[in-house]
Amino acid sequence: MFDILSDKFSNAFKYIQGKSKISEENIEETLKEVRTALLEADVNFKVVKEFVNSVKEKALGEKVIKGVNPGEQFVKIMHDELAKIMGDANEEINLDRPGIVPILIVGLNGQGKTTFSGKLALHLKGKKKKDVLLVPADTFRPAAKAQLQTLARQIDVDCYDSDLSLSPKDLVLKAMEEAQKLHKNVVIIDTAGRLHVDEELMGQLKEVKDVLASYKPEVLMVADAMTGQEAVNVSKVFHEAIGVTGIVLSKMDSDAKGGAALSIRHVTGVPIRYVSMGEKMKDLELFHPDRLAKRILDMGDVLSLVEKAQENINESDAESMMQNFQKGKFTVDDFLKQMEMMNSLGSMTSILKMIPGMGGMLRQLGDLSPAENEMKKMKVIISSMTKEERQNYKVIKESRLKRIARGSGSTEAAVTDFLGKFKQMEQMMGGLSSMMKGGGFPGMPGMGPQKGFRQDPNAAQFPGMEGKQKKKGSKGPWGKGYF
Ligand SMILES: Nc1nc2c(ncn2[C@@H]2O[C@H](COP(=O)(O)OP(=O)(O)OP(=O)(O)O)[C@@H](O)[C@H]2O)c(=O)[nH]1
Ligand SMILES: [Mg+2]
Repeated sequence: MFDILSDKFSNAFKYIQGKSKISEENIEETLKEVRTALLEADVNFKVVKEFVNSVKEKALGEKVIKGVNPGEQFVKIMHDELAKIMGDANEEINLDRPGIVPILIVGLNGQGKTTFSGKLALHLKGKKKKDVLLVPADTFRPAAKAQLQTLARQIDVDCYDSDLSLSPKDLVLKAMEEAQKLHKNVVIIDTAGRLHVDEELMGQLKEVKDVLASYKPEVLMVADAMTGQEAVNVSKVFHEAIGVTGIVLSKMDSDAKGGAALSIRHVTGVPIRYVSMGEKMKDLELFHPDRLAKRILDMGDVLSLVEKAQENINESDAESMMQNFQKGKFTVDDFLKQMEMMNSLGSMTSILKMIPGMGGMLRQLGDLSPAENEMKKMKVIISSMTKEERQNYKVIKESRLKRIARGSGSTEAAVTDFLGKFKQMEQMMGGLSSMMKGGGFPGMPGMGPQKGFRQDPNAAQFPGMEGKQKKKGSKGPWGKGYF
């Protein structure tokens, strides 16, 4: 979502690249461009003014550090200031206190409250090991209850059977009694939305918050990032009327310009706690200002990538793949698992963006969806292969080829094409594996066998490295293949 801003920033930095020193004159152009970029991204004008002044002051006051060029120094200042306006470190709501913690989810109509309630429940259940009760408290729109119930079933979390004829305040009190009985740790209350800020709704929410006072409720306001400055203004009104303890930015996967993310904390004084990034239940991220600043400045976000991998990649799958890899074996099943692991981390674009310096390159590459479609087609072909074929594709001859093509709704040529690509991958994997095992590059000392790796005499080598192979022409994993 910060693509345009990232582009404009990197253009702005061009003016100081190659300069030996930052001076009032040579940062003038850069600051002007930074200012325009922020305003165009719909960042609050007061925030822009303060931001630019602060960057200027820091940049001019900065001592020249040996070995660091002014361009790099300027990016570092931009990073620190961006992180600062978004609110320093991530502060997740504190749930490690005795008693039940009620979390009231508030916001205007259609902002993503119900979706977020489900996402938060899943996050707290999984990551924080909390026992959660979801409570539908939208008494205006009966369908809202069914929507939350469906989500609750999907993520396997209890949902309270609210009596919608009660007032929200009474309904919530009853739900808390139920939560006590069930020994729940957290109660997530999904409230009604309205088209505009209206007094009746504010009064009702205030009442609900007040009856929960003894539990010290958290109040999370969900604001649609796509609405830009409107999200900022509405959050301010909500905070003044009922007191909000955190903001959730929803629909950050959309092409919102980013203005809300960059201004909301500064304008309201309320920290952004979570970012909602899609319609699926697992599309939730903690808000980390410093990481977001890095993404905006195209410095990558390796930490988030590693965390995503830890959360989503099944360890035993990764382990069995590694074992195969060390044996110099790479099967179609391994390949499928690899694709699934990639998918579980998000779209190709979103993964690549987290790698430092890839943002700019991605923008040059343009749309990656053809590559993603290609992966989808491969998956369909693999799903038509038998277990035996996935373990050893070389058994695939004419009749099997026909069957796979029919089963996957593709052509024989497409299946042959896939097998050809797979063979290339197998060769690459085999080569890598033998290098790890100590084959090493010929003539390179110090790259001999490593401790802990089993030496396999039949290990595959890179083509042209036969000298290391036990017997010339012996069957490596890609030995005399089918093709
Ligand atoms: N792309 C995207 N869509 C979202 C996100 N969060 C919610 N939505 C979609 O936005 C629409 C509204 O979401 P809800 O969760 O029903 O919003 P709500 O605030 O509960 O709406 P009301 O209860 O009617 O006030 C749904 O179609 C959701 O699928 C998000 O992070 N990204
Ligand atoms: Mg709702």
